[in-house]
Amino acid sequence: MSEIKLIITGTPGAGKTTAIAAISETPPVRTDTATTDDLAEVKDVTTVAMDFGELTLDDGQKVFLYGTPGQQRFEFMWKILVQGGLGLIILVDCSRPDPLADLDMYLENFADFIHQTGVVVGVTRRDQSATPSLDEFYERLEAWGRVFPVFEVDVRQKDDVSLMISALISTLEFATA
Ligand SMILES: Nc1nc2c(ncn2[C@@H]2O[C@H](COP(=O)(O)OP(=O)(O)OP(=O)(O)O)[C@@H](O)[C@H]2O)c(=O)[nH]1
Ligand SMILES: [Mg+2]
Repeated sequence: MSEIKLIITGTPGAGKTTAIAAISETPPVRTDTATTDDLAEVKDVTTVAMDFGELTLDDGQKVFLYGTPGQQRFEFMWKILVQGGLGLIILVDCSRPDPLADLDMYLENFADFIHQTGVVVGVTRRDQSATPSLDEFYERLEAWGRVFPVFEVDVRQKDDVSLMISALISTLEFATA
């Protein structure tokens, strides 16, 4: 049985921890602690090291999901967590002031990893903001140089998270080999 490792990243509050909790078959591992800085105004807890969860696809393939901390000051963890990873999910919180700039920031920071792998973009908190449009996300990806699938997801809904993960896996070369 094959096993694959996927990484979920995105801004604080985009829903990485929530997505992994929604889909993991085993109790997710969390490293959330109380927020202490500006983030405390919008969030009580934040991930400081990683999230971990696992699931089994219909074909028996095991998927290990690693969530990064969102805060840039934990950037050193991003580099550790991508090792051995085969795909990246970037969650973008539409309720933030400039979601397209957030997307750019993660594309740039994970560029080395992205060059070797597949990506999907999950657009979250659509109930709080209907903008940017999906077209705007695709335009931004085009400008960056590579276009990846973009999904609107409610990370609290297992089916939404599942669809996004399936889409990512189907884009990975080995999955079709
Ligand atoms: N209203 C609304 N709330 C959402 C939605 N998706 C997630 N949330 C909430 O937003 C919060 C997301 O928090 P986390 O899952 O901790 O976010 P995170 O990306 O892990 O954040 P950090 O660990 O701080 O980087 C949770 O309280 C979710 O219930 C959504 O689509 N709409
Ligand atoms: Mg988190």
